[in-house]
Amino acid sequence: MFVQTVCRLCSSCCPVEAEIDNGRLLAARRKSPLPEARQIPCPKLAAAPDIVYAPDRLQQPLIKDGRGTFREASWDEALDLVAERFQFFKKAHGAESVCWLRGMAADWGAPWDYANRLMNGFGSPNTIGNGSVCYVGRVFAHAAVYGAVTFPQPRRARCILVWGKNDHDTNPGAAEAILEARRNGARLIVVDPVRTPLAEQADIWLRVKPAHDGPLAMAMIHEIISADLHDADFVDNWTVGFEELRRAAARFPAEKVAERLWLRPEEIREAARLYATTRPACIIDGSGLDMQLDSFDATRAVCMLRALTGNLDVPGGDFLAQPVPARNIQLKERLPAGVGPITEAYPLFNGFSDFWGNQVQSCVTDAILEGKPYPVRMLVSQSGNPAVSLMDSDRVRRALEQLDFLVVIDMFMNRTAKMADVVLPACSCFEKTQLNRAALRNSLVVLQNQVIEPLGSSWPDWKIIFALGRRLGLHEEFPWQSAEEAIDYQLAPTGITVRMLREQPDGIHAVEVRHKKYEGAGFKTASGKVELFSRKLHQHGHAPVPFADGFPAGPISFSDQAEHYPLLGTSGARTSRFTHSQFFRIPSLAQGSKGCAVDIHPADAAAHGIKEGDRIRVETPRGSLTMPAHLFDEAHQGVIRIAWGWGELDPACNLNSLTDDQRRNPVIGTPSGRNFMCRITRIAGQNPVNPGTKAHV
Ligand SMILES: Nc1nc2c(c(=O)[nH]1)N[C@H]1C(S)=C(S)[C@@H](COP(=O)(O)OP(=O)(O)OC[C@H]3O[C@@H](n4cnc5c(=O)[nH]c(N)nc54)[C@H](O)[C@@H]3O)O[C@H]1N2
Ligand SMILES: Nc1nc2c(c(=O)[nH]1)N[C@H]1C(S)=C(S)[C@@H](COP(=O)(O)OP(=O)(O)OC[C@H]3O[C@@H](n4cnc5c(=O)[nH]c(N)nc54)[C@H](O)[C@@H]3O)O[C@H]1N2
Ligand code: SF4
Ligand SMILES: [Mo]
Repeated sequence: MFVQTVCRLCSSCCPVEAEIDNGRLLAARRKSPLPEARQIPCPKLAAAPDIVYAPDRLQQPLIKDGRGTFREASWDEALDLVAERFQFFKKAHGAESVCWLRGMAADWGAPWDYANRLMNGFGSPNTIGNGSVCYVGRVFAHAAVYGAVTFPQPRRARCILVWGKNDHDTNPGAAEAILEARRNGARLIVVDPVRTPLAEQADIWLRVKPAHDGPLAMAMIHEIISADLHDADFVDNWTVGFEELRRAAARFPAEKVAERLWLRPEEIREAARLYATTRPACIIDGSGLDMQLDSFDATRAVCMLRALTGNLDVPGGDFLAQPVPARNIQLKERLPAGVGPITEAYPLFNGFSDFWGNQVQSCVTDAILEGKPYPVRMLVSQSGNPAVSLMDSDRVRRALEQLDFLVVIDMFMNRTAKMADVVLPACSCFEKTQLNRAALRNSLVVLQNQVIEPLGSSWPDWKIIFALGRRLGLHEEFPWQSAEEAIDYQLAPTGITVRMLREQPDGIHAVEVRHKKYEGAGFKTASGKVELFSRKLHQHGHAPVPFADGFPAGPISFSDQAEHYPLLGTSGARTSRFTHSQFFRIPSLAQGSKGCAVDIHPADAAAHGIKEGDRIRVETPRGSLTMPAHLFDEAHQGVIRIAWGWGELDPACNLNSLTDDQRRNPVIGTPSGRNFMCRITRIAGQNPVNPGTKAHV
C-alpha cells in the first residue's frame, strides 16, 4: 500500500509516498516531476525505516530518580508529574518562570501552534523558537522591506541567484528545480564562500568572504543603480527611500570594497549586471545569511535587489506570499498583561508576525543563568537538542544544569534528554498526522499523514500537548481527541478539511494564486510601498537603510583577537546524510559517511605541518574541539570549515563549543556564531573514534 505524506526528517518538508506493508514502513520515495535519472537522492529518506525502527528509539516515558538514573513510567505518572511542576513553579515564581523551547522539528508542524496555545493558556509568554538562527530572522527582513516573505520561482526564471544556500544537500527538490531551469538555459549565480555542487554549475560563483554578504549586496545595488539598470518605473511608483539607498550604496563601489570581500571588482559588476538584465530573475536566499551578526541588514539589502530590478511578484521572479487564512489558535490574547516574554529586548522581532511568535533562543540561556530579564526555572525542550545546537555549548550546559526542572520531548535520548528530569517519547513524522505548517505560509495546504502506528508507547507531539493542557485545566482549549479534529478546527475559515486533504494529497490552494498583488492593495508595509528606508526601524533606533554608515566593523566573532586566532572558522557543512545532530547512530547513514572533519586549505595545512587525517585541535576563546583534518581547496585560503552536528555523538567534536553567543544582532538577536576567528594545532594521539566509521556504530 502507498500513502502520500510529507517527510519531516529535515525542514525541507518534501512531499513523499510511503510504502506500507502489514502496518510496517518499507520505504519512502520523494515525489519529483523528473525522471529518476535526473533526481537527486536523499539518503535520509532512503533510511527512513532504519530511523523509524531504530533500536534506541524512546518508547516509554522516563523519570529520573534521586540518584540520577532513569526509570520507566506510565504516561499518566509522567504527565501528572510534569503538570504538577508547571503549577508548582507558577505558584512559587509566576507562570513566566516556565519556558517552552522548541527546535527545528516542531516549527513546521502544528505542534508549534499547540505549544503556544498551551503556554499562553497557562499564562507564560515564553514559547521560544530558534528562528533567530534559522530562517525566521530572514522572514522578518523580507517583511520589513515588502510586508511579506517571498518565494523564489526558479522553474520559470531566466536568471537564478542562489545566496548562501546549498540546496543540493539540504533540499534536493529545490536543487532539481534550479538544475532543470539551468538545463533550459537559465543563468545561475551563486554567492557562497564554498564551492558547493550548485556553485560548480554556476555562470558566476562569488566566493565571498564569510559574513560579508551585506557589503556585497550593497556593492551590487550600487552597480545596478549607477549603471541605470534598475526598474525606474517600479522604483518611482512602488518604493520609498530610493535616494537614501542610492546614497548608502554609493559607499560600496566594487573597486573600493572588492578586496575586503575577497572578490575581484569585475566579478561583482558582472554578477550585478547579469542579475539586473536577465529577467525574470529570482533570488534563493538561504541559511548562509542566517547566523551572521549583520544577518538582518544583509538580508534586507538582498531583498532590495529584488525590488530594484522589478522582479517582485512576477512569474519567474520572487512571489509575495499569500498566507492561508487559517485560524490563529495560539491564544496570545489570553496572556496576562504586564509580564513580557524573556525575549523582550527584541520587540520588533517578537511582534512582526502572529504566525512565528518569539524566536530568540539565546534569551533562554540568559534567563536561566543571569535571571535576565527574570529567571526561568523550568524548561520543556521539544524536538530540539539545545545542548548541541545552541551557540556556546559550555554556557548552554551550565544553563541546563542550573535549571530546577527539565522536560524533554524527543524520539531519541539525545545529549539534552540525558540532562532531563522527565523524558517523553515522541513519534516520528511517519507516525502522526499533522498540519504541515510550512504550507500555511503560502496558499497551498498540505497534510502530513500518519502512515504507521506509533512505535511502542511513543505519542505524537499533538497528543502529548493536548493531554498536558487538559492536566493544566485547559479542557476547553484542548477539547480534541484526534489530530484531525484539531486540524479541522484550525482550517475552518478556509473551508478545507482533513478529509478533502486526504483526497487531494498534492494539496489544496486556500486562496487563488495571483501575481503583482500589490497593484491592488499596495504592499503590507506601513507606507504601502517597498521600504528601502524604514521609518519604523529608525524610530526604534535601528538603521533605516542597511549599511548607511558604511562598511560594518567586526562581523566575525573574536576578530578583535585575530592576532592569536588567525584562521576564519565557518560552521555548517551539512551533508545530505544527517540533519543537525540527528541520525549519526543510524548504521545505514553512518557507515557510508566520510565522518566528521575540519576542512582545511592545503596551504594552511602545510603552514601548520598538517597532513590529511592528522588529529587537530581547533580553539577559540570559548572552547576547543578535536577532529581529523581533511585537506580541501573548495574555500578560500585562511578559511576552515568545521563539520556540524557531531557533538551529539562525541562532545569532543562539538562545533558549538567554539561559537559565541554574546554579541548579537540588535534587531533579531542572531549571534555571530557561524563565523569566528580560531586557531589550529596538530596534536598527538588518536583521533576520536571517527563517528562515520563502523567502530562507533
Ligand atoms: N554552529 C552552528 N549551530 C547551528 C547551526 C549551524 O549550522 N551551525 N544550525 C542551526 C539551525 S539552522 C538549526 S534549525 C538548529 C537545529 O537545532 P535543533 O532543532 O536543536 O537540532 P536537531 O539536532 O535537528 O534536533 C532535533 C531533535 O528533535 C527530535 N525530533 C525529530 N522529529 C521529532 C518530532 O516529530 N517530535 C519531537 N518531539 N522530536 C523530534 C530529534 O530526535 C532531535 O533530537 O541548529 C542551529 N545551530
Ligand atoms: N541534509 C540536511 N538537510 C537539511 C538540514 C540538515 O541539517 N541536513 N537542516 C535543515 C535546516 S533546519 C535548514 S535551516 C536548512 C539549511 O539549508 P541551507 O540554507 O542550504 O543552509 P546551509 O547548508 O547551512 O548553508 C548554505 C550555504 O551557506 C554557505 N555559507 C556559510 N557562511 C556563509 C556566508 O557568510 N555567506 C554566504 N553567502 N554563504 C555562507 C555554506 O557554505 C553553504 O553552502 O537545511 C535543512 N535541510
Ligand atoms: S530533504 Fe530528505 S530528509 Fe529532508 S524532508 Fe526532503 S526527503 Fe525528507
Ligand atoms: Mo534551520
